[in-house]
Amino acid sequence: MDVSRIENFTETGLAFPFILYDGDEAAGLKDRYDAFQEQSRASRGRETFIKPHLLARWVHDIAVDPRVLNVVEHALGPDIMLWSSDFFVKAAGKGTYVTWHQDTPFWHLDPLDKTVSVWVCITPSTVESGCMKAVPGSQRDGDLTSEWRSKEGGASQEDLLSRQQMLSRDFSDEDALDVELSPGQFSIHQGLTVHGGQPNPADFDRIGFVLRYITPDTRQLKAEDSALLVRGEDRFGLYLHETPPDEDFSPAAIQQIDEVYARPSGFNDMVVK
Ligand SMILES: O=C(O)CCC(=O)C(=O)O
Repeated sequence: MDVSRIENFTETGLAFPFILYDGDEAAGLKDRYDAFQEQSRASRGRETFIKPHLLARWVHDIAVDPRVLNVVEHALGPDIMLWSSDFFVKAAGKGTYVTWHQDTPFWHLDPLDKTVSVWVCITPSTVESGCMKAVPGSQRDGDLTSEWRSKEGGASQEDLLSRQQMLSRDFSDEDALDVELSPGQFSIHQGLTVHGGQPNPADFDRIGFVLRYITPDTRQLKAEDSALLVRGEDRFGLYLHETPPDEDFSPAAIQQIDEVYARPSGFNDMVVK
């Protein structure tokens, strides 16, 4: 399966690599991330992992960049909302990993296949630093959940996911592609594409910025939710509309995100590290 072309996405459920930034812009991403977390500690008293695009302009700019949205439009069509986003950190030498899973069964979204995740690389993501691995074509098998396992119920404490999705089929590294990316590059996978990843034995934290896009007719079944319209129109009115940050960590931006964290797409302001 040729995953280098977004035109094959219906078949592959996975495509990479695409270039968002190169040169100085790509090389500067890690410094911007560090400055973001420093400002977050100063303004909010803690680091921020969920929906950082609602707090800083440069993060929001990634979410609406045409180089990203043109790829997403191939998968979702012309009307696109950003439902959530997260900085996904696999800390150096900590032994944490990600078990095989599909994204949308975690999120109470219906249908499960009109969501995509775009994974933007901030620090080098290679086999040596525990890059994401994904199984092309696995999205065509639908929801593979056989059971959920909580941390209290035996899921590994080293798994970076909040709970474990037990799958009705076994997957191994041989089934998967290594989604190796350099800073400034990105991949896209469908909400049902099986993916995971090994620990990061490198001497630096492997950091990605992951954007979760949906179509406006995708329902949230759990509770009232909000999202940011990033392209086209919302003709369904299923979500409260969020607004981009006016300035980095402004009082209005912080107030909005505190409200958003109580909703399903806010994941209770959780730490993804
Ligand atoms: O960052 C990773 O290695 C895994 C990310 C992931 O599971 C996701 O974005 O859904």
